[in-house]
Amino acid sequence: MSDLPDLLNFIDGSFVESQCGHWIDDLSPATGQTIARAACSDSSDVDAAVEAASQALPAWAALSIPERADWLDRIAASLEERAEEIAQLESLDTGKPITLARTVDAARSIANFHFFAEQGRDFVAETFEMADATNTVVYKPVGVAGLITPWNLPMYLLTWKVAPALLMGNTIVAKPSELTPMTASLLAEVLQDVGLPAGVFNLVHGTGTHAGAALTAHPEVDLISFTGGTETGRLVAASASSGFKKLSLELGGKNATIIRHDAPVASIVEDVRRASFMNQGQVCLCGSRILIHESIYDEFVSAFLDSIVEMQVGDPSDDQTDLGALISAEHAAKVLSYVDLAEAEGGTVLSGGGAPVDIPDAFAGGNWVAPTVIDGLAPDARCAVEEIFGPVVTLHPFSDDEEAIDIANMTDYGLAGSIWTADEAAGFEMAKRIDSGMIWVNCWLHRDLRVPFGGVKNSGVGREGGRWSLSFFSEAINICVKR
Ligand code: TXE
Repeated sequence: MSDLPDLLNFIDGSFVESQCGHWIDDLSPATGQTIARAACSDSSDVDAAVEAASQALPAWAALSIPERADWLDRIAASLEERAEEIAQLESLDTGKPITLARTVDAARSIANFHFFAEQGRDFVAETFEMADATNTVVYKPVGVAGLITPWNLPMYLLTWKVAPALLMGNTIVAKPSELTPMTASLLAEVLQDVGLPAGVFNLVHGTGTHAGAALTAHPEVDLISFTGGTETGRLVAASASSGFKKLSLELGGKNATIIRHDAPVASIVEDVRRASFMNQGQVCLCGSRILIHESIYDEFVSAFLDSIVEMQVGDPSDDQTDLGALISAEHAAKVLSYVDLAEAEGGTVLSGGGAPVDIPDAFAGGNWVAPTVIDGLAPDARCAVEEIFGPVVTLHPFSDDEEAIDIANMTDYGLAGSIWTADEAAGFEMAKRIDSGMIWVNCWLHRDLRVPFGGVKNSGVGREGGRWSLSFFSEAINICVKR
C-alpha cells in the first residue's frame, strides 16, 4: 500500500479503482519524485463510465438550459473555495510557477463555469418566419461526450470543455492526461460535493493508448473534444470518424510573433518574452518564432536577451519564479534535441540551450531547460517550422510586410500569432493574411471567452469558445410548423 495519494476513477457518482487494479505513477516535473498514483484504466473502465453517462443522459438532458446554468454557478462557487488548492496541485503536477497557476489555471477554471452559465442564461434559440410557417431551432444535447485533455493546462482546458458540455445537456466521460491527473480528481470531488447527479460526469484516468483510444472508439460516445498533439489528433480523428462522432480537435501550433519596423521595442519586449516562455513555452499559443524587421533587429535582440537574464528559473512554488520545469524527462530531451538540431542546421544559440546552471540540489532530478534563444536559422529550417513546445524561440529578420507574411505562413500549423506595430490599421491588414485561427495585434493571449478559438491547417478542426462551444456541444434541430 502506498502512502501517496491514490487518484481514483469517478464513475456513476463513486470513486473507484480501475478494474484491473493497475496504477500509473505521477511524477513531479520539478524533482522527478513520485507524488501520487493514478488509476490505470482500460476499456472495461471506459465501458462502465460510458454506461453510467448513457444512463444519466435522459434526466440531465430534460433540464432546461437555465437550470443547468445554475449547476454551473454552483460548481464555480465550490471551485472558488478551493482556488488556492487548485493552484498548488497544478503547480506541483505540471512544474509551472505557482503565480501562473493562481492567476491563469485556477482563475480560468472557475471563470469557465461562470462564463458558460452566463452564456446559457443569455442563450436565445432562433426562429425564422415564412409567410405561412414558423421555423424554430431547438438545441438538443449531442449525447455522451468524450473529453480528452493534455498536461499543459490541465484543469483550465478540462473545464473549458466540461462547462459547455454540461450546459447543453450532455453527459461526460473525461480522460485527462496521465502526466497530470491531480486536478481532474479535484474537479470530480467538487462535482460530488455539489451533488451533481450520478453519471452526469465520469472521470477515467489512464494512458492515451488504453483509456483514451477506448473512449474515442466507443460506439456509445457521440462526441469527442480533444486537445493535444497533432499526431495524436490524427489517431483520434481516424478512430472517431468511423462512428461519425461529432469532433473538435485543438492541436499544436508554431506561431509567429511579428515585430514591424515601427514597433516600440522597449515597451513590447516583456510582452514578447511572455508570449515566448509562458508555462515554459508549453502553450499551443506561444510565439516560438519571432520575426523582426531588419531595421530594429539588433535593438530588439539586445533588449530581449537583457530581459531574459532577469527571469527567475527554478522552484515552482516560489512566488518569484518566472519559469518552472518541463512536464517530463522525455519531453525535456525532445526539446533539447531541437537545440542540437538547430546547431546542426546552422543556428547560433544566443541564450540558454541546456539546463539552467543554478538549479538547487533539491531539484536536480527535475526536467529543466533554460530560456533558449536561437538565431541564424533559415525560416524554413526544421527548428523554425516544427513544434518544439518548450522554452525555445528562433529569431528571423525580415525586410518588409510581404516577407513577414510569407515566413509566418511557412509552417504546416495555423493556430495563432501576434503582430506588434505602431500602425494598428497596418497590423489589422497583415493579420487578415496570416493563415491561422487567432491573431493578436499589440497583445498576446488577451482572451475574451466569447470569441472563436481554434486553428487551421494542422492546428485542428472546428471552433470552441462562446457560442461556438454551445453549437459544438449541441445539435441544432429545426422544427417547421405550417399554419
Ligand atoms: O500529447 P498527446 P503528448 C503537443 C506538443 C507535445 C506533443 C506531444 O508538441 O510535444 O503534442 O505531447 C491522450 N487516443 N501538445 O504526447 O499524446 C493523452 O493521454 C486517445 C500540444 O503529451 O496529444 C492525453 O490525455 N487519446 C497540446 C491527450 O491525448 C490519446 C498540448 C494529449 O496527449 C491517444 C499537449 C490516443 N491514441 C501537447 N494518445 C496543445 N494543443 O496545447 C494519447 N492520448
